[in-house]
Amino acid sequence: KHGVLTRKSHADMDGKRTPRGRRGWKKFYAVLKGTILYLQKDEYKPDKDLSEVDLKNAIRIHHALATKATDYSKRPSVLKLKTADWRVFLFQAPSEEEMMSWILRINLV
Ligand code: I3P
Repeated sequence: KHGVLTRKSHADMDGKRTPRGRRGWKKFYAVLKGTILYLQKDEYKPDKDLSEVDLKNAIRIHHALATKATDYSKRPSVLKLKTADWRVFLFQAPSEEEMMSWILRINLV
């Protein structure tokens, strides 16, 4: 699955709140491949090698949990992703349908 997702980092690897200055929203082209969610700046190109930044932004979603971010109301169609290493991200999808589709696909991994 792939599509546009806008990411906000809410908690870091230690489970602590992501500090100010790193809590902004950032738009990515997201590709879910196997157990990895790749977040790339540009549109997905199958033949292009992943850059160092792309690899750094990639998220292992094995044992991660995606839910609708019911406690976040500033933007619509936002899902919350909790990873196995205690990070928490918010992802805004382009529509409620897309958000539901991402939640289902992520939780199937
Ligand atoms: C953050 C940025 C986010 C905002 C966040 C700020 O600043 O303005 O958009 O989240 O508020 O800290 P920075 O880019 O300097 O990290 P919202 O869009 O959800 O308000 P927060 O600290 O209350 O999460």
